[in-house]
Amino acid sequence: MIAHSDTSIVTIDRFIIEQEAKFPEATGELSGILYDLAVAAKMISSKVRRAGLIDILGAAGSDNVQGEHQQKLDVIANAIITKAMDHGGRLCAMASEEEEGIIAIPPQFKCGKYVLLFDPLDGSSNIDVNVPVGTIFSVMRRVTPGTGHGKLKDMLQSGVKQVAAGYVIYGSSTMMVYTTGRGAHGFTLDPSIGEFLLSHPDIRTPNAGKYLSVNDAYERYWSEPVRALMRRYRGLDTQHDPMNVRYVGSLVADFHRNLLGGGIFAYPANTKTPNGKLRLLYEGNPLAFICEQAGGAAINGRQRLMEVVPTELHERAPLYIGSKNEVEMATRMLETDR
Ligand code: AHM
Ligand code: MG
Repeated sequence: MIAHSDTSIVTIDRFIIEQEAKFPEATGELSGILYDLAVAAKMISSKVRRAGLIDILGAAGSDNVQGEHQQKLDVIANAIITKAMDHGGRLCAMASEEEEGIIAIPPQFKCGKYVLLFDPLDGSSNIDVNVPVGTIFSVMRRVTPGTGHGKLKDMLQSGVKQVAAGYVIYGSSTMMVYTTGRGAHGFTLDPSIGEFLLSHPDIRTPNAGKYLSVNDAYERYWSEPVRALMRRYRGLDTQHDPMNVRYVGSLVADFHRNLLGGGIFAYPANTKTPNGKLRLLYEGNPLAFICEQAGGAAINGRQRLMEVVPTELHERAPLYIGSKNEVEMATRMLETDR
């Protein structure tokens, strides 16, 4: 007899539905958001896969051979997510690293009880050299009363208030990793059928790190405790084994490798950029949520990152994220930096 169904293949849709079924009080709205994000991720992935062809088909900002105006991929990714998410009736507002203010839900659509914050295509400058890029997202429940449009207050919540977060990496394969607070789960896109399939259930990050990811070019702008910490990670204190240094310069790629292999990614404060470079709401918090769910940790050098109360939409925060032992080391060694 031919077996027609292979129950070991779990699509992202099935996984989301099965997770939701565990919670009788769930309304399905959050599931709908995740489902729509997975669709947007597939659309962005297909654009990213064609990125190298832009030179042939027409450079960004120019008209291509069909006379269509070419846009930069980060602009395209921003539009894809906005359009995929604005009409489901589940969100009351969005915010993107690419846009200055809140993205309102168009008046013809219903507003819901969640807000979505996202970085549509992080590390997009890497596209020209064929290096992986990523999308990062964070979902929170609105705090303002009513059913109308969301406000800034709904966005300016600390990371512990996230109800879901995740990222998509457009690497040698496309993967989506997300959490709703019950573990971090990874799905790999099978391009032949256009489905994300469960490939990394319940990701656990090693407690001890193998990789150090930091841009050493800023060393002269770091404080002395940060320099000492990095020397310690690199074994230059001669009492510890060195970690391997790996820095792609594309946050999602660096984070993803370290999540699976163990290690720490650091973007410390420096005298030129006192809050580092990375954005708390679009980059730091969502990755911190994933990392903690996988057994890791994330701090800003002073406190748990997800407890920082934001005051601005595009606020930056120093970031130390990864394996527990390495983040604990940072907490200890940066004590004198406060
Ligand atoms: P972007 O949001 O402008 O794309 O910049 C974010 C990127 C991250 O992906 C990466 O970790 C970081 O910038 C690298 O910065 P630097 O070149 O200063 O090391
Ligand atoms: Mg970014």
